[in-house]
Amino acid sequence: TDIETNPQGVAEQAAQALAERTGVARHDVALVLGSGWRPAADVLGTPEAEIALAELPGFLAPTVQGHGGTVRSVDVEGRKVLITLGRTHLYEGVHMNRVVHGIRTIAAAGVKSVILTNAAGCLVPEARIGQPIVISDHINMTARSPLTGAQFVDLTDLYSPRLRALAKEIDPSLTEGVYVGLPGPHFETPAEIRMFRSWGADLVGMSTVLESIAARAAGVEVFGLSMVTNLAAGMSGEPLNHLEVLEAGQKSAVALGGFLRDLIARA
Ligand code: 6GU
Repeated sequence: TDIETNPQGVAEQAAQALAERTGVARHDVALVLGSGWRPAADVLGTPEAEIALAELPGFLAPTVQGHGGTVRSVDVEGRKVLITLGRTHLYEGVHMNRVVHGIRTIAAAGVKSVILTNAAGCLVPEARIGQPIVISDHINMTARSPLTGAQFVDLTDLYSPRLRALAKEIDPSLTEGVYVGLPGPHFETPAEIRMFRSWGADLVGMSTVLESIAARAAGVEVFGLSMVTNLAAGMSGEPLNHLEVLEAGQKSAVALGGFLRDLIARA
């Protein structure tokens, strides 16, 4: 079965392999950890199984530094959780179906809710580095869709109002923002950032939007959480670099692990 012609078939194969390798027939929740979020995975508990993504049908070995490449099965307060460390991005030059294969796989594994995390640049000058911001909505600037054919999917309330309310209950200090998803791999220009700000955007990044759309199409509820790793271009007077993005993530990822545990337990 080929992922370009039969993505659903390959996702079902991957889900079956996951069930066999983890010994868990159905998982409840999935957590996709973005750049620098790895420390949060360790806070969530010792994996009952950890599998290299490259060993599952349809997945590729990761190419970018800091992007893990494994999937863990973890029991979080009685809930069976799949934690993916490392995702495939559009800028790797791969087929769209590869970018959302993880989402299609978790959907086929029975998952009802997915938590998508990422490292993002921030358009809010007052934001602090390491701050978590709950995604309230997105602007898809990749000019792409993971869907093909007559799938006229409604994206209203794509980022679950139920899970956002729960997040706010767990941590009332959390703020929300609109995430702009770009193809990358370059960062934006200061002029682009000023334009996105005028559009009502708060965060910029290179992931999440296509996965959210694929999750909605598959009937999986979405929660999005960005970690601010830097101010966007033209806002701090300093150049942007990927290592800085990763380092900023490590520190607050540990602290955010506790929040994710509570959210998963009650999701
Ligand atoms: Cl400033 N832009 C994009 N596209 N992605 C980012 C980022 C900026 N900072 C972290 N990830």
